[in-house]
Amino acid sequence: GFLQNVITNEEFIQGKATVKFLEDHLDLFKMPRIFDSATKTLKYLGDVVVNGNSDVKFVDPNKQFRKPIIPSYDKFSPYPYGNKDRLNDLGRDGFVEWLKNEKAAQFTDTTFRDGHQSLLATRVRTKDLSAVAESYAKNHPEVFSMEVWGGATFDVCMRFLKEDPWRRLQILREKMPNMLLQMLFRGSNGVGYKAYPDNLIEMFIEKSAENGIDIFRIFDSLNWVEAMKTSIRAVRERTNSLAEATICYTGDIMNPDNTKYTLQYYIDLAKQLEDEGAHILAVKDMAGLLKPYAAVELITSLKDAVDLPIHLHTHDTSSVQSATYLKAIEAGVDVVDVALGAMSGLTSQPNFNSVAASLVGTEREQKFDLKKLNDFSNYWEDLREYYYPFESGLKAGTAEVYNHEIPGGQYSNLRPQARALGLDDKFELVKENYAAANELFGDIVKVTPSSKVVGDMALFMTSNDLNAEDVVKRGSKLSFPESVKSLFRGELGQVHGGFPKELQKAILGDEKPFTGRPNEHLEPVDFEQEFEEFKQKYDKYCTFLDFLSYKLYPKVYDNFKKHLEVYGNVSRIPTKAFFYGMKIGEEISISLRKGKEILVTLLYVSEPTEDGFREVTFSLNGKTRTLMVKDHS
Ligand code: 3PY
Ligand code: ZN
Repeated sequence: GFLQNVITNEEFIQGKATVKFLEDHLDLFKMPRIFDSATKTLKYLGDVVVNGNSDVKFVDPNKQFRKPIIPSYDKFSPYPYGNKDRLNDLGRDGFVEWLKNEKAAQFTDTTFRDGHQSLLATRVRTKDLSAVAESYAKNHPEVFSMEVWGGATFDVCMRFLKEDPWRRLQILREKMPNMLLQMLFRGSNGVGYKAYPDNLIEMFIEKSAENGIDIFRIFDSLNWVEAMKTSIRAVRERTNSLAEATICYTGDIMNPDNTKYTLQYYIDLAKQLEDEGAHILAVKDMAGLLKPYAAVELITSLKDAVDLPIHLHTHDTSSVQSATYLKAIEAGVDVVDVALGAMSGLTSQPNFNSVAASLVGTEREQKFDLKKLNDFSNYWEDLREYYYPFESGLKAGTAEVYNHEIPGGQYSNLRPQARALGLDDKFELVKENYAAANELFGDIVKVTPSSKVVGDMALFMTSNDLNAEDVVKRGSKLSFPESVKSLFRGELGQVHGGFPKELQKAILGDEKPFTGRPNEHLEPVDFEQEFEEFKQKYDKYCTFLDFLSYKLYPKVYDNFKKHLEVYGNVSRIPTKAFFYGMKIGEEISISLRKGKEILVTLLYVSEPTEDGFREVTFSLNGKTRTLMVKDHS
């Protein structure tokens, strides 16, 4: 490294090097990057071998893994024509017309986003997605779109997987050039949990489209149209992508006691979203409350009310949601969201393979290679095992969801959250309190981030032994969770029907709540200046996309960046080693960059020294390397 650097240096070659040469050129001591990244990778592996991955809460030492098989495809054949090509050819309006006129039911595959967000706490790594992406895009160009980004993936990528979410998008874009890539976007909350300045939201949308997003599913966690307008407009005006504006479905339109979230409420919302310029209308049933016969009513009425294609999303928490899809398909829904068999069901989406097979021979059949589709499900069945610590443990569907209305993504998370607070034995009560908290709040739409507030309140009530009556009675004497105060201050926007006045007064005291959009009060981002400051704070190689990650999640980005400095890019480490480390004698190969493979074998781990270090010895491409790793146990 060093010698090579010196003998290729201009000054040195020209004989101008003096005694001070080395002092003036400390940069020559910089080792080639590849050497550096191999060292960092070993450091990561050494740490996980000694201390484990802090994100993995329990390890089963006897766990057996099968190697997931990537279904066959032709590496050298061109990609078949898909909907991305169609969007390019027809333009947005032409594409929407095409979609409205299609006889066959369309399927969005959520496996890469909501499927694993709901079943595996969003932990599936880019490496495992990218491994099947090309094969999938070549085998199944009939899929309407791939949901690959947004929701919780952005945060989890950096926070837990220590990888760059933008890189994930770029890789999937490259591997699936013929398919529409879709993301879930929380309107003014972007891919976060709070409101961001409008110009940051607009910039985020522009960059997401530039890096590969074709469909933006835009929702607001309170169904507040005001909060979706900026995003819808940004997609229309700053990108060539499709704005899919969203109605979040809650309650039960078939229940005559339900006077708040009625059929008319949804029809009015749909019309407003059409007026705002939506290309597609999404019905997002985040908790899986849309029952089969309600779907007939809802879809039929929405089809009458608006001239937009309708895209239905649900979670199978109750286990009857495939019936909802069949009914919705009969009623003329254009697209449904499904997950590949092995990643479907329970709090995830209904089963792609089975719903598609159910339509064979009907007028709405979509022609899929069903055998091949099952092969992809098998890939996921084997892959899923690598993520076993993140399974929720749910075993069957439950009709209780109609009472508590907990969204799928949250339901599988709430139990570990309750456990962390020592409330595992009181989980039944947590669910009851979730419903009670929702009633106290005036029956609100519950989806990220509003659902988190209701969840926080439920946990607060459970740990403090409070029922709804106690909350009302003791009101201002309680110290409510911060997120609850923030909701009642209007920081997530306005709720349909307004906040219950008395509780709001008890929570806020003399503080005045917002009545407008929370974003209105936020300073716009000065991109030029702040990007410069950001580069000075970190390093000059940071990109504008890094800057956006930082603006959305400053603390998370900061930790991610520190991890990157110490351990390098860990996204290329195989998943088993990433989560569980290596066994003595185990050999793995890691491709650090294109064409640069390293072979790593774990040779030896010593007993800890007196000051608590272990010697970890690897073979790296045949050469022995020893690291001292602090044992934190
Ligand atoms: C998200 O916002 O992440 C969701 O999946 C909401 O359903
Ligand atoms: Zn969902």
